[in-house]
Amino acid sequence: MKILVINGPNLNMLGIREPGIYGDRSFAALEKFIKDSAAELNIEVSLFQSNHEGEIVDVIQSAYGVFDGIVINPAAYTHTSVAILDALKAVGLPTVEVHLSDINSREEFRRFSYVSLAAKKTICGMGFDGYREALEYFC
Ligand code: CA2
Repeated sequence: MKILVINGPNLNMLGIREPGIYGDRSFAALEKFIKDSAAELNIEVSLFQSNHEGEIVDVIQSAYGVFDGIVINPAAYTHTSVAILDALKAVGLPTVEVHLSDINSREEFRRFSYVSLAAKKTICGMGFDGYREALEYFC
């Protein structure tokens, strides 16, 4: 099984600031965690991170016919991007949305997620473990 894992803007800065919300581990540590989890679950995983909405739309479109599913943490685009929602709907691949923090217990503006309208499941507040749970969903 082939799963595409997409991380959105600023997640590449993990561990540098706001450790109380996002933890003190780096983005490189997150990517290693995802790769190790995928290997244990016998999933072939591809990782993509971008700070640019259009690049995320492009990679979702290019997943069509190539991947069996998508795991996405759209970061701030969660709360703003109809374009990412439409791309997910266009390709129709099963999608699991992940957030490191619990977006429902933070600022009001983080409570709404466009992406959740296309996601089979949303996992939040579990830190790195949320990505593993998302991969397990596909097993
Ligand atoms: O909890 C999550 O995973 C989020 O998707 C993270 C986003 C935030 O905009 C969402 O509301 C929830 C933020 C991504 C990373 O932001 C950083 C900020 C400071 C230092 C390092 C990363």
